[in-house]
Amino acid sequence: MSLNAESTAFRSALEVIRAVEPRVADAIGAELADQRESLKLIASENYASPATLLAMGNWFSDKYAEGTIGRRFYAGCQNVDTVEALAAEHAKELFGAAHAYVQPHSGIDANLVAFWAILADRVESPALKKAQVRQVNDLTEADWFALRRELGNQRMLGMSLDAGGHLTHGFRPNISGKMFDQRSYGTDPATGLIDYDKVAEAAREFKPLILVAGYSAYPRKVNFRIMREIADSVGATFMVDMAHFAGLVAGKVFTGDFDPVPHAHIVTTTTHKSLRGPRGGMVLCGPELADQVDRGCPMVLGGPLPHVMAAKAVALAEARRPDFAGYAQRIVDNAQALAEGLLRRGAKLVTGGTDNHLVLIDVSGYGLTGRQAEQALLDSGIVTNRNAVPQDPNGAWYTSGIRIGTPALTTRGLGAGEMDTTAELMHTVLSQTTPGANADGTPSKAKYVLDPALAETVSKQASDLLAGFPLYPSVDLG
Ligand code: DSN
Repeated sequence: MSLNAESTAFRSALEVIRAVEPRVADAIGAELADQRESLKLIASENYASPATLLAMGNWFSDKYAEGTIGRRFYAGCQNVDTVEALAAEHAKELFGAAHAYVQPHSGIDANLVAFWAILADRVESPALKKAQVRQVNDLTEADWFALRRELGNQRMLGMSLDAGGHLTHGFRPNISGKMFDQRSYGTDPATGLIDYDKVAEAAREFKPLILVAGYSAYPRKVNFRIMREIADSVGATFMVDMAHFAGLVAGKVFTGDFDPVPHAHIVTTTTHKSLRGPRGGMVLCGPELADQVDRGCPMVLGGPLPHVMAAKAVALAEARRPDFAGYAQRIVDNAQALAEGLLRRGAKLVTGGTDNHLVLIDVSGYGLTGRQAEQALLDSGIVTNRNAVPQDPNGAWYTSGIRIGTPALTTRGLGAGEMDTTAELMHTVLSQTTPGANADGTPSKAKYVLDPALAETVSKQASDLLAGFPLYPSVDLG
């Protein structure tokens, strides 16, 4: 039997790896098998194409390339220049951005680059000008300490964690919470939606240097035109972290007021979520911030990963193809079908539905914590993650929510009918799970009781559902 190119490529790669450390080859094969078998509803995950995956396994991994295209601190970067320029060009065309910086290794890194660029533009550059020097190294000791105090005391207004904001938007477990004085805007307790008047009020009171929009667990669209007006009204820089919904922007599902690129001063993203590229980050901005953004490495980033930039170029080229828009629309259609299926069966959803790729189930409606629900679903072959809901009484560890998303299952080809079946499976598990107790009889927020036979039946149903939608059908590892 003659094998197709993708099967040959992955089989050969595993054979070469197996000759050195067979356990790594086995783990790679096992990961594909696990991903093929699981009903993956993690809102931030996806399945990159074989071309994207293969672009990462090569000699670019060996190359140091600190600096920017054509201005490197190492010799011999001509081929890295080629792939970095391709990735940046595709990103600019795809998103309609003036400048794209594709070196960040992750979303956190992309945000750090953006924060530094804003601080440098708004604080460092004026301070250097005032001191009449060109660079930080030329400052006197006293001016340097004065500058450090200024840089260390800046204000950021972002979405609160329990309303769906992200740790990197000024929260203490992340460096952003130590670099910035942070204040949060939440959501309206009655509707679960962002109340723009409240954001404007907080901005007027707090006078942030940076207004951040973007989320990892808010199931609705954000009006970036209004957010920009708020930022402008207080002289703030408007930053959008579109990591979760970049694929919906790329696929032109989010346009006009809901496309962040024309409205924000600076936009950050990951490349591996709804955008379906390799794990990594990216920054988009206008010409004003471009020079500062390009200083990302070595300012806050380690050496760029040229093999990942090559894969970003491949994935961004894929996202520019006409069929990506259909994929992006199906992500949202599927999320809405999933939400409707859950609502019809009695589930409680934050905001009562979704406009994007994710759904947040308030599992207190089933008498469970997020931790209990997450584990019970996992026992039943359904992979999700627990997440806080607004004003969550169970905090960020146990939580009261389960976040689910459709980018991965949509890539696999599942549609509205399968989303309804998925809703049925989830509802069956959640409604049949009860909270467990600790050894001393007190209620536990982690333990739960679920009939193993039911979990097995649901696992089998999930696997039957997936059987009709093979993952990487072109890849046969033998
Ligand atoms: N960890 C990502 C998510 O799951 O949303 C965000 O960083």
